[in-house]
Amino acid sequence: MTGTAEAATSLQELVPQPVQIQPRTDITFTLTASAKIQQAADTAKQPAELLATILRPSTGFALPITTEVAGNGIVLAAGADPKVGPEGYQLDVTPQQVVIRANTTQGHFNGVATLRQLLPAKAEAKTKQTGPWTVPGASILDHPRYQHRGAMLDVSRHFFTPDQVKRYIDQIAAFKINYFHLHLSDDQGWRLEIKSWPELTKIGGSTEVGGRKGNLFYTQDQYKDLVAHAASRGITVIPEFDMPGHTNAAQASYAELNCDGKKRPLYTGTDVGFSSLCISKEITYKFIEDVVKEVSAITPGPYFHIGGDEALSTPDADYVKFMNRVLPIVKKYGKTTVGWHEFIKTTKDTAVIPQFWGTTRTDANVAAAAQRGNKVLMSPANRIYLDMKYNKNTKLGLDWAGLVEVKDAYGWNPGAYLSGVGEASVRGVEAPLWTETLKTSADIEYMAFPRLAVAAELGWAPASVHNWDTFAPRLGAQGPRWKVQGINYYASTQVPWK
Ligand code: TNX
Repeated sequence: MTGTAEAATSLQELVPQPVQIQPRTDITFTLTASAKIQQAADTAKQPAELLATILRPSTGFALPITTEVAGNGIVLAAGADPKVGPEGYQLDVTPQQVVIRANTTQGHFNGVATLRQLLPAKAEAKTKQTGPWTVPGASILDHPRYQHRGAMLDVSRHFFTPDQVKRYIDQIAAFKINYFHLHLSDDQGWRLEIKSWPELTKIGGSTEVGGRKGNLFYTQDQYKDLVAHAASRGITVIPEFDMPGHTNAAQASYAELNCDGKKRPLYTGTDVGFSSLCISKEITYKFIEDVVKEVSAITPGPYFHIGGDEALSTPDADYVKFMNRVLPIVKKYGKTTVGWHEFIKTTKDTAVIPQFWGTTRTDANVAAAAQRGNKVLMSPANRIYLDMKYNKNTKLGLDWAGLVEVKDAYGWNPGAYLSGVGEASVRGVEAPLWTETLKTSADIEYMAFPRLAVAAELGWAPASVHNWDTFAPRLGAQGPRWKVQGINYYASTQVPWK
């Protein structure tokens, strides 16, 4: 009975909000011990496996994956209405089956994410729970507002182990995030093995903010495993190597990357803007080409993020010169450049992606790029930087862009925010998490939740449902799900937690 009562409301508790929900009060579906995950579309293999990974431990059911469609279970099928597009899905609840239809793997992942939220919160538990595993009757048709819903993690200021990164990837996947941006280098650390430049990790990956020592980097095999893990959750990894500033770790590793030919000392503080690669030396571009080449070869996704922010120690003319050399290198290795928005002043290439991180609502260079046809990724720091403190009492985080309570994070329209950058010029929304003050998974979770779910809502839900009063209870309904998973979320008093 309580299971049914709980399920009856889960249709109103989805984050992000789907495009269309038609409730069917005459029907409920209950997953039984003999249920099967019925994979009727080739594109649904990984989504079927993900669903099994989530539901087997909590239900204690065997949930075999079959290709036959018969009997109680979850059906993942092809043949969705073309209007769901490349990422959408339809979900129909019948008494014996929940049928998810999609035309792509991505669509199936997104349908699976919705189904998880329609089940009771305890479906997310890692240990066996008692049912019933009921889903309310409904027909849902859904597709995203934007093609890019992203999250970024800075593993440079503080290093996080592969398991910690996977934990965060699993958490963001539940909200239909489809890009995970890994900030892999900065002044304090170089975090990915580059075989042709081994000192980058040997020296540059040996410490972090605060001075802890260790092998604080990923081998290429570990990175490949992270990329594969993200893919198994429907997420594409975007690697970032920040340049020409934020490069002290590289400059500490190799003397030749400095104009004066002298290695820099390792840096474990939190200042920005003091480092720069040597723009006039040819070896700088050999170094960059080697990095782009090795990283591109182990990154199946189409994007490479070149940073480009806060190059305060690089004269403007040098910055332009530098980008004119680097952007063709990224292209040469088959990737599309993403960069913090400063870099867009150096190119008229409309295929590259400026990521806006400012705190103003006007930026002439970004507006001009949008005018030319570039699509802008929106990460305004005073809205969606997950490392900003919620209020003045928040112990973790920074406040340079302001205090960002949950309602502030929600209270902006990505498609009508930057002047000259309208809905059609927005590629999507990314929520970056910088880690100068964050050391543990609990720290990550406290800053990311609930605001990561806010970013997901802004990136996916139709603009027409944007309303704090209806969003806040849906967000509050995530509380029990996060509790079951042990996610250390910030229980903002603005949200009516369930
Ligand atoms: C600005 S945002 C930075 C980062 C810091 C962050 C802290 C951006 C592109 N650069 O280097 O970590 O602020 O909030």
